[in-house]
Amino acid sequence: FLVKASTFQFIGRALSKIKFNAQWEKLAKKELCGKDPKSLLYVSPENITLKPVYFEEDRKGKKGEIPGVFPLTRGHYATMYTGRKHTIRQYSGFSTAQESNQLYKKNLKAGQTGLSVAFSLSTHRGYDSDNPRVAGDVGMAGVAIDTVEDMKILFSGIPLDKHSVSMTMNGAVLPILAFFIVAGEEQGVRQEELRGTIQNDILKEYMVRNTFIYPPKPSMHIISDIMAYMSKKLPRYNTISISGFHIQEAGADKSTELAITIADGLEYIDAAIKHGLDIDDVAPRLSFFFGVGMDFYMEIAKLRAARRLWAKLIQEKYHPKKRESLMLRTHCQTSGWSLTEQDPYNNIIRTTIEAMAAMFGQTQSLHTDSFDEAIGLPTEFSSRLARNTQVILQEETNIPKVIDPWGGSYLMESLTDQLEEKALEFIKEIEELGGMTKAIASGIPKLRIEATAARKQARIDSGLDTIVGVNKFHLENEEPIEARIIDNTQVRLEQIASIKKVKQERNDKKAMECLQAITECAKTGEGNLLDLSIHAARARCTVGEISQALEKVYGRYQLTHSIVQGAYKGSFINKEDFDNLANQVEDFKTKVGRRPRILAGKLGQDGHDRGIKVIASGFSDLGFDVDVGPLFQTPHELAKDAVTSDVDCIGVSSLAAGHKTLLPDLISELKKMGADDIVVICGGVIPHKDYNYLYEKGVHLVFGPGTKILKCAQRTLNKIKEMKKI
Ligand code: 2CP
Repeated sequence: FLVKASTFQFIGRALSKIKFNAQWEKLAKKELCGKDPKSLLYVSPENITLKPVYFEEDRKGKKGEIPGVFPLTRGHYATMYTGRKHTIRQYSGFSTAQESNQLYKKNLKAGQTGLSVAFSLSTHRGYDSDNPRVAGDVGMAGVAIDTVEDMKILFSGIPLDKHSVSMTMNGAVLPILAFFIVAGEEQGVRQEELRGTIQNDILKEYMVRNTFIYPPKPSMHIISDIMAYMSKKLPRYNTISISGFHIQEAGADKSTELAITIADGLEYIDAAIKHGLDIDDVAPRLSFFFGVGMDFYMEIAKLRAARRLWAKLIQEKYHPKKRESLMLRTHCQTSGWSLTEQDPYNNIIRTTIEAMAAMFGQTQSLHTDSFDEAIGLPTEFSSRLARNTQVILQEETNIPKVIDPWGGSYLMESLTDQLEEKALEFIKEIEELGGMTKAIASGIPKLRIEATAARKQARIDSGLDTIVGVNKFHLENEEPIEARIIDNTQVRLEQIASIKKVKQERNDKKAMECLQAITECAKTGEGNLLDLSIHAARARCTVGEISQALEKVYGRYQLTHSIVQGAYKGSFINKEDFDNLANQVEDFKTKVGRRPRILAGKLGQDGHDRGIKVIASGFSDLGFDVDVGPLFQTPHELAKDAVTSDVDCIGVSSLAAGHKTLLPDLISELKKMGADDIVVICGGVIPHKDYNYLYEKGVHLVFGPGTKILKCAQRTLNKIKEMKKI
């Protein structure tokens, strides 16, 4: 049911229930020359029907609510952001700690009010920069931090008692938090003075973001140790940023994003309580993180419903004494997925609209995307525009002068109620499965997200949902735009030199003792892992060493993939083009004796797998034989798997800027194995100016974001036939 049901099966049922105000319906019918006003309805991906007009009866007699009063729908403070401003917190960081430090100082001078660190994928996955597995990743999509010395440089001249710092870290959370605490200490800042947030939301990593290191059970133990330590020693630091953002980016609709995020939050509380903590030690320092996309009303309603749902569920389940335990405080980020490579200046408009929705929804803190993020890493220019989007909304529009300005709107209140109801249904399903950790093990949430992503792609490919510049008003000629270039090899060399220096200067015996203590604690559960990691950070142990000390006991987690089938095909409106290509695939099978076989792969530490999963679902529905390889492969490993499985084509998705290093390495590995007849295609965030470079290195086809799956599949099939001389 979850994977095979098509969007259209639901629509008929939904429409028959809709009722209008009789007086309005009569007038509308006249204006529409007799056509049924139900033709104006829109059924959203959440299966919520947006009506052309709302009336008092849509609220079903419910009373208005007050900001600061339970269930906090309109905001958890009485005054919200009328007397103060929300935090402008731009997620950034790249290359080395020195370069990122310069960037942070500039940003703070130019109107940014909170810091948010993007770490290198190598750091996320607990590898030092000198590890050959991460050759293509170091410093690319974030700053590489190997030791406490790097962390000190990152915040040099930025007093950590004055600035709140958010750090997006999940896998290598222990060494990174420990480095931060020690960097503060060596600046003269006491632990209790540190303010900020660590993402530390491991549950969603197993469903979508994939920067986990260890399996779920020990990861939950790590989180509980962090909450236990921080509730005592860092009372102003938020211990988790429970993230719906990535769930939305991976393709979930808003009610699914809401439900999974809240269910994750409940699971963390249960883990902390099992660990001996009290609800009021933990809940006030949990924070949230939502994505805000282009469905304007729905996004505002989602933030309102989130506050209400959380307050009600916490009250009902845990009866806290502190009011703060009921407050869902959230950061928001405009949708990265909604950014298009085509006609990219349109992204400035998209981000502005999304930022407005986040502010109307009363976000505490906000990141606005740069318009060029679908092309490459943001430049200084695009980052300035992104930041100023918020500055202008705060300073010039009067929008923040009113709390929850949509409160009381029949439409908004009705949408809030419906989203709350839908999310609650899924939360109950998750509870029936035994909670989020068990639900994740069942694979249901992940499949649900992937099915929605495939359906959404079909809605776009068949023109039901519009993306300007992509499936409507497409430009004939696109002007290329500049993207930031990072010399990955240089960054890596600098990091290797600095690791070497730290290791030469430290007391090795002391460092090894600290690492041994971590391994022992992981084995026995005695002691606190964050406390021990802080000792190791002071002794100048590296990210890789601390991660390895835990890996010895916990192992490294391997994700198994499944492909959603039928969701793409089932949501495709005009089947003619689809069937035509499916017939060509059948024809191939008749001639060759087997279906065209594709291995969809991810190279390096880039764990974003929405693209590869949607492609896998679409190709598979078309009749291709598709395998999705494991995440985080080296070029050698992917080439070997391709040869062993005797595939016709390897499809690589690259979203973290490693393509110029990793794809040429893949081609040369295939050559070494005598398999250069395998077609290599790639897609993702790849700047146009890199296309020729990749073609010269032997890549056969490069697809930009927004390419229809049918077009991509057609060209791939043609290329395979050309190579096979069919
Ligand atoms: C705020 N405060 C108030 C009021 N409003 N006090 C009285 N009356 C009010 N009306 C107080 C708060 O209690 C708080 O004090 C202080 O003012 C500032 O709080 P805030 O408004 O809550 O803002 P904040 O400090 O910026 O915190 C916001 C969040 C925090 C959401 C709680 O968790 C946060 O900053 N998260 C950011 C997460 C992030 O950057 N993630 C990056 C994702 P106290 O401090 O004393 O309580 S990027 C991810 C990428 C894309 C990836 O993952 O791949």
